[in-house]
This record gives sequence, C-alpha cells and structure tokens, in this order.
Amino acid sequence: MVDTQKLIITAAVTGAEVTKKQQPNLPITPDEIAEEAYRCYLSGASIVHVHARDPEGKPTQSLEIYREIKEKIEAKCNIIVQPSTGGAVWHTVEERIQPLYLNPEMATLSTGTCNFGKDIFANPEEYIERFALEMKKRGIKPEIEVFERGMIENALRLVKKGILEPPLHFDFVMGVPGAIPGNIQDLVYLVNCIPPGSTWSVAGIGRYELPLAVHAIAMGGHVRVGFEDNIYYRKGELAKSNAQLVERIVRIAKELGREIATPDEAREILGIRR
Ligand code: KMH
Ligand code: ZN
Repeated sequence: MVDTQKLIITAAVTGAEVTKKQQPNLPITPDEIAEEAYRCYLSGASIVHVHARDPEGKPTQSLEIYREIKEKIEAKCNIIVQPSTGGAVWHTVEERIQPLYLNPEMATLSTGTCNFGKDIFANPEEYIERFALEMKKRGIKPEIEVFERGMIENALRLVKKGILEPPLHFDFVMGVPGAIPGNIQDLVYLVNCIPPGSTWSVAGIGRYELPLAVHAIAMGGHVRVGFEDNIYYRKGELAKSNAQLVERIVRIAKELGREIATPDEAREILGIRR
C-alpha cells in the first residue's frame, strides 16, 4: 500500500463486561494486565486500552488500581496506555473520571448515549464536556468512541466550542447490541462522516471484529482487537490470549502491504507529545 499510514493496533485486553468464566485467560489483576499488555506490544500493538478490575474481578475506576496497572505496563515497555473513562454502565461520572488524574497520554471519550445490550451507556453532554475539558487541561489525547452516528456530531460541536481540538481521532465501536451494527456499509458511512485529516480505528464486537478489521486495514484506518470486544479466535474456539488476536491482525496487514506502527510511530501519527 502506498502513502498509507502505518497501522496502529490497539489491544483492548480486559474491558468491563467479560468474566473469567466466559474467557479463562482474561487478564484481571494489575500484574496480569501488564503482562498481557507487554505480550500484545511484542506482537505489534502500539496502544493498550485499559479497564481496571478490583481483587474480586469486578470493574472499578479506582485511581490506585489504574496507577498500579499504568506503572507496571510502563516498567515493561513504551506502549501507549489508554485508560477508559467509559468504565462500566453503572459507574458514576466521578468514578469514570478518576484515571485522567494520572495524566495518561491518551484516554477514551464516548460522545453520546446509546443502548448497550439490556443497559444504557449514559453520556449526557455534561459528562462529555467534563471529561473532554479535563483531557484538554492535562494534554491527554482523546480517542472519541463512536457507538452511533450522532456521536460524531456531538464531537464536532465540542470542536466548535473549543473543547476538542482537531485533528480528531475516532474509534468506531460497531456491533454492540442496541447501537450501530457491524456492517461494512455502516463503517464506510461513518468514515465518510468524519472531518478530513481525522484518524480512525474500528472495534468490531464479537464476530464483527475480524471482517471490520480487515476492511479498516484496506481502507487506511486503524484496528482495535481484544477480549473487551471479542473473546473468540473463530466461531466456537476461544482465543488463547489477546496477543493471539493481535498477531492475526499483524499477519493480515503484512499480506495487504500495510506496515505496523511502533508506539512512537503511533504517537507521531496521533500527534501525542510525550
Ligand atoms: N464498558 C462500556 C460501557 C470506554 O472504554 O471508554 C464503555 C466502554 C467505553 O468500554
Ligand atoms: Zn473500553
């Protein structure tokens, strides 16, 4: 592929919804998460999207647990650590904002509300602006999580207000039951809706992960994989690790002539200053 950015692979290694019962290799403790992030880095991931869990395995937005995870990952490698401000659907705004106080290089920013399976993932304007302003103040690069098309417009409104600064980086989370489906035509539509000069990645949920990733590679976008989004390697076969999912993307990208970005190259592409 000529003149295409190197491929940024994000590993979403834990998430807030998956349990060890569903995926026995799910990393839960800070040590497990750091080790998994390191394995994904060795496999070709340049960003790790992090959700913390408490000692019982329950999702938590505890600043101290995020701190431990971040320090343990940073002791092993220079992968970009991207904590979640989405948390779990039942976390309060005060809980969700906690990891921003660690000044990570990047963090997620969901710019709208949607159904999320049987639940509601609530992101009223007030929350979005609170998170975005905190990120702006601290120089944290937001990854705008788009679960529905209107969330792009909400992000653009924040640009008009001076709260978000272009170039924007979007992650299209597709195939969540109750939100945008994981169809290729929907991906093309979303890509056509973002401003020129933006970067984007796609996170397909479950069986949508692989086909959307392959299309994103061919379209010049970036890719997110990992147990947060998909616990299977193929139908009926659980993945052995997050790294196994990253390795498959690396193989496909290489076949398609797309080089893989190192963390520092990802920083350059995303305009992150260390
Ligand atoms: N767990 C979802 C409700 C994010 O990390 O920013 C929200 C989520 C988005 O995972
Ligand atoms: Zn997440």
